[in-house]
Amino acid sequence: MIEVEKKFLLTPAQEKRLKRGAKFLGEKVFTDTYFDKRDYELTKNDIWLRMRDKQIELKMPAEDQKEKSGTGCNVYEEFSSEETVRQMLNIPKGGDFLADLKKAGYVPFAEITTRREKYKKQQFSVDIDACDFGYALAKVELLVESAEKVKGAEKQIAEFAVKQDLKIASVRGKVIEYLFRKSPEHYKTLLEEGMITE
Ligand code: V4E
Repeated sequence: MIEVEKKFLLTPAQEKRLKRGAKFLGEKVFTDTYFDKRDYELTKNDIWLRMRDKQIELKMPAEDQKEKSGTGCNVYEEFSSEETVRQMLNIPKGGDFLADLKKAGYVPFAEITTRREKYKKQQFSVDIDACDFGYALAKVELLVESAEKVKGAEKQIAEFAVKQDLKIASVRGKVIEYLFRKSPEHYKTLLEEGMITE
């Protein structure tokens, strides 16, 4: 499945309106530790390797979706099997996965704990996240089976946002905001590489 999502910053009034009529699915708290090499080899290429609690996850732009879409939606594919991640990053099996990561030169660069409220509104999944470093944002998401369906999903999200009175703007994701606040050198590298724009 391909995840099509758009992030929004919410005013209290927008949050109230977004939650109105939405089905509350639950709340969870999780901690992400993000890894990269010291030269930022992964993140410079928009590849995000993280341990979410005890689960390894690799997030990268979906094939054929590497160009930024006109509506500012992000389209990523996610892999969460240790074996697949090992294959994709060429990490040989020596022993414990974390030890092998370290041996291959991957070091943690951010640790973020998030409290997430999950909602379903119409066909959209809505996450409202509050992070431990004082950043909060909402994500509206649709899952599609194939690349041909991405454009339609982006259009649906954009129309939903207009109806919900959400502001369509470029919003920094949690990790980018974390780097902006705490790791200016890493942030600057991603900016210079054209991976992020201001
Ligand atoms: C894809 C990405 C990053 C990895 C984190 O992804 P994100 O969707 O922000 O995190 P989260 O915790 O909500 O994931 P989920 O629980 O849905 O799996 S970090 C940066 N990016 C890409 C990115 C970018 N290129 N530019 C900007 C401004 N933001 C994010």
